Formats: sequence, C-alpha cells, structure tokens
Amino acid sequence: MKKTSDSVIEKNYQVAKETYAALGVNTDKAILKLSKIPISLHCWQGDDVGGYENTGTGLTGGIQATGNYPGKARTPDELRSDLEMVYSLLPGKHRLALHALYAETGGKRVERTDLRPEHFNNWIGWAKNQKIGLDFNSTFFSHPKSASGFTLSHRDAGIRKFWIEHGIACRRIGDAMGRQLGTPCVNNVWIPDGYKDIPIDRKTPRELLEKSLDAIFAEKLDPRFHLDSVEPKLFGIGSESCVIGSHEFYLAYAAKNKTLFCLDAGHFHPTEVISDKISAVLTFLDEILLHVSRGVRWDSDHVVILTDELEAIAAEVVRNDYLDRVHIGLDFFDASINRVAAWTIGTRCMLKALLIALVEPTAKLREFEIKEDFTSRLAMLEELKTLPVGAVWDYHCAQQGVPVGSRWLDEVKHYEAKVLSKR
Ligand code: RNT
Ligand code: ZN
Repeated sequence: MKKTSDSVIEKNYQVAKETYAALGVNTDKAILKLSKIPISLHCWQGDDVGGYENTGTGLTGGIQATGNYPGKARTPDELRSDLEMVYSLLPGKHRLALHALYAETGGKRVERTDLRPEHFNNWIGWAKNQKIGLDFNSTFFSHPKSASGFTLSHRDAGIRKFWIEHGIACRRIGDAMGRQLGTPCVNNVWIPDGYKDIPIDRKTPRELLEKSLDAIFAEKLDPRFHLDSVEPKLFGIGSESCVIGSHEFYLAYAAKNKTLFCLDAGHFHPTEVISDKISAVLTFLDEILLHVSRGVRWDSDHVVILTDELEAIAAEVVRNDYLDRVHIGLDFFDASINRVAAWTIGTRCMLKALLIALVEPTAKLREFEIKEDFTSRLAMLEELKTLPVGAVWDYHCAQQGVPVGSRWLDEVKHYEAKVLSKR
C-alpha cells in the first residue's frame, strides 16, 4: 500500500486546522497538550501476566489471558526490548506500570514478603535511561498462599500477615521508584478475594480486609514520590457471588483514608460505564487511577480500541480539566495477537481518544446545554464525529517523529520477523 507523503500530511493538517478554527478550536494547542499526557503502559501485556518469579502456580486470581501467539517475552530483558519498540511507536512520553512478580532476583527465590527496591534496580535504571516514570502493583495472585482465593481477607491470621508484609514491602519499592525517578509512583492494590458461591458471612472478610489495608498503609509516605490506590471489582472467575473488595467497600475506604481509587473499565455490570463514574468520585476524592480496558461480554481484558466508551472516558477527563487528578493506566492482556502490536493499538487508541476530546468545541456544547437546547447539543456532537481529526493525529505523529497511520505496523512486523519469531 502506498503511504501518505509528508507534504500530504502537512496539507491535510492545514485543512483540518482551518476546519477546527472555524469552531473556535486551536489544533496546535490541542496537540501540544496531548504531547504532555503520560499513559501508564502495563508491563503484563508483554507476557500474558506471567512474570518471572515461577511459583509454579501459573496465572491465578480469576483473571485470564487466552491465546498462544508466538514471541512472548521470556525474560525481563526481552520485555524491556519489546517495550522500547512500543514506546518508539507512540507520540509523547509515557510510563510503565510494573507488578511485583516482575522482580529480578538473580535466579534466587525471594519470597514476596522479602522483595526490596534492589530487586527492581534493573527496571529503575532502565526507566531512568528511557526517561519514563514507573508505577507499581503488589501481586496478590499466582502464589501458593493465594490458592484458597483469599489473601488480605483470609480468616487465617498467618496468611493475612504474609500478604500484609508483601503490601508493605511493595510500598517501599514504589517509594524508592518515585524518589529515584522524581515522579510519584502510583502503587495499586488489587486482591482476588471472593466466593464462588453465596456466602453466609460477607461482613467478617470485609472487616478483615479493612484491618489488613490499614496495616499496609500505616507507614506515611511522601505523596511527592508515592501514591496508594485501591481497585475494586464486581466478580472474577471463581469469585462470582461475592468479591470482598467491592466498589462500595473501596470507594468508602478511599474516601475515608484519602487513597486513590482505581476505576477499571471491565469491573462493572456490562451496561455500566466508568466514564459516568469519573466526575462522581472526583467530587469527593483528590485523585484516581484508571485501568482502561475493554470487556467483551465479561471482564475479558480485550485490547483497547476506539470505542464510544473510550471516547467518553477521555472526554470526561479533558472537559472537566481532570488531567492532573486522573492517572491514566491501561489494563488488558491479549495473547492471541502480536503482543507488541496489542500494546501499540491500545495506547495509540487511548491517545487518539484524548485528541478527539482536546479538539472538541466544549464551550459551545456547554452553552447549548445551559440553554437547554438539547437539539443543537445532539446535532453538534454528531457532526463532530466526522471532522478530520485523523489529519490532526497524523500530523501530531509526524511532528513527534513516530510512524504515521499504519506505518507503525510495518515496524512491528519487521521486529516480529527479526526478534519475536526467534524466541
Ligand atoms: C484484575 C484487575 C487487575 C489486574 C492486574 C494484572 O481484574 O483488573 O488490575 O488486571 O493487576
Ligand atoms: Zn485492573
């Protein structure tokens, strides 16, 4: 296929710029703003949430990566190489979210309670070189001590203690990351705890979970380097009837304890959307974390694409001026396609959705709404959908020195032939 030439990209941009200017939108400003929004890429798309710890349990916790596309990253070095490829295809500077099971322990078995910042030295050094920030997640799954499906809310005090110590160790790691990289590390807690079938007692495990979280968060950490976040969900595989860390539980916990709250797009009833929840929770909370994902019929963690909901999420963040209060992270894992492409598609779509929001004539739409002219509001929203935002996106990519249009795919195919297929 013939590729768009630079002069066409430039010409198309000038037309688009005039089109948007007629609506009072400055596209130069929009792309400048977009270039400063970091997306936190999730390391676990690169190896199907496997990690390099080898506890022998495989992936547990009621989440699942399906597919066996060749080329998955078998070592942290391979994962970093794949990530460098992805970052080279994205306009802007982004971040990386790690999970505790991506520690590098030099071949020694280090228990999760004993993980220390030094086990992430390679990651931190690499992040410094790449000039990217790191976020973190403690790992409460894929471990013999989570085999019962319970961790921080387990009735056994010994098991709870183990996971509390893991949580504490991870906060120190996150704090070290934040200090060394000079940007706050968002440290997210998600636990799988829950019952497959109808429990008699939902109260005791929730009370235990509160106590465990309090113990983990007891040590005060400087928010300039470290931010705590808690992530609820509706159900998992094997926890269909009751999840201990449910929405109400964590929303109340976050409000009371001033932690961040994580909204994962796949963690609600299928007709519920997180776009509608952002302003609701930010009326009361200072900051939130997003796990942008795409559930297909269930919390399936499909690759993020440019859906109406993705556009709505971006629009909520941009229209309400929440960019400083919303940490945008991704959370999907597809093992059925090229994993580097999966990351690239999802992140580029997230950025495109933000761009669409940034070139929206929001003031005009707001005016219609205030005047109760809902006819004009609807009409304009629909007209906006076919404006030439693609030309603005292409120009932005060209300006940032990253592939325009589907050219990125050629690079991924080349990388696949040269690197991934040899694994
Ligand atoms: C699980 C949560 C959680 C995980 C990652 C791997 O349903 O979404 O965020 O996907 O921690
Ligand atoms: Zn998530």
